[in-house]
Amino acid sequence: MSKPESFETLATYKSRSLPLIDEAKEHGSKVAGLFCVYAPTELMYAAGIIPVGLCGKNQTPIPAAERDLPANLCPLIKSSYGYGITDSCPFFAASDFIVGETTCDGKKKMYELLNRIKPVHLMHLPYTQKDEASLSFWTEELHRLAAFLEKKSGHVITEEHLLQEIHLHNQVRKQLLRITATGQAPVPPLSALDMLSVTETKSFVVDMQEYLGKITLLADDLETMVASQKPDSRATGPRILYTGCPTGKGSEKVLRILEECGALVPVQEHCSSLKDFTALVDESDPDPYHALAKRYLSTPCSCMTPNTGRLDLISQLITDYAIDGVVDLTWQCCHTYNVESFSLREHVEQNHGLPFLHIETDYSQSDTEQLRTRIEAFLEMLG
Ligand code: BJ8
Repeated sequence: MSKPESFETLATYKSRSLPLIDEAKEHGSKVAGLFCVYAPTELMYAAGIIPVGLCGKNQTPIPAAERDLPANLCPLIKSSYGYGITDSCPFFAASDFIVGETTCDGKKKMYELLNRIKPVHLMHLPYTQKDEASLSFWTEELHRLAAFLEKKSGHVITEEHLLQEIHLHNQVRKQLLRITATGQAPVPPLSALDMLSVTETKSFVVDMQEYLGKITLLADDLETMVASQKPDSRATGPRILYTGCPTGKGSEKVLRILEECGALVPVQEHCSSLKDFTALVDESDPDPYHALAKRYLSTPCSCMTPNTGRLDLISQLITDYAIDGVVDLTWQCCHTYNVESFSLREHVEQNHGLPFLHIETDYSQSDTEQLRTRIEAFLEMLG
């Protein structure tokens, strides 16, 4: 199936955003570097600050990071830190400061060290989504961030501008959901790796309105492709739901092997994909800070306890995407996703009667053939 031009435009979006960021900086804009989807980007745009996702999905800087960090640490943390100390991530270099969150232990301690290289504003994230006290604490943290951003940018965040950003971000989320929903078709129009290259673009947006136009065009094109499929067409290969730790270009090893072994991966549940845009901000809430806090706190990350939202989301995706089996990826030494895999397996096997494969690996290629063997056996079992 040939890909539409609107796809090609997005596939190169990240590299094209860099000169735009530099240009904006020349005109006085500040840039915030981010590592996590708990960061409320609406506040940054409303303060005239450009948020960018920082590198952390590649093995290359890990040996350098291991000079300072323990080797038995999650590769995502080591890679993120390694890019910082080797000054090899152009988005890190472009950032004036970093906004971090107290998610997992490794990440929050890594921010202490990163702070020596670049200022870090650390948001204190509650560990539960279930009580009012946590929500009001997190709402206060959003106010604290807003004050920090205003000071950095010299712009006051007006309610009017913030409401505009909330609306625009919701529009973007809806279009990204339209794009991912085309995976529900019997023949998904994009492969998992292509879908990843589209969903990753959301972290490199300078002009959100222009970005909205581009993703809306792609959503239209993909829906047209799906509508033109013959009614009896069906792609071969078991339909796999891929979930777990964040995966991106550079750390897509397991996704790639799945597709090479003949699986279809019509949907991915992680932070470079659907987990980041599945929930909208309530635009009818009279307090935009409360609405933002509620939405971001609801992110179903394993750092939360309990994290029942992830189980609910997985159930929904299994139904919507006609899933035959679930593959759960944990980066080595990520304790929260690793432990949560037990409850997720139980949920998938008992409530959905589906096979479940848990994979624990790192960014290196040393276990590729071993993983291939396990994945082939899993897919064979699915028939
Ligand atoms: S909202 S998933 S982006 S914290 S994989 S560094 S948890 S040890 S990345 Fe994440 Fe935000 Fe959650 Fe998403 Fe720690 Fe685990 Fe490593 Fe992780």
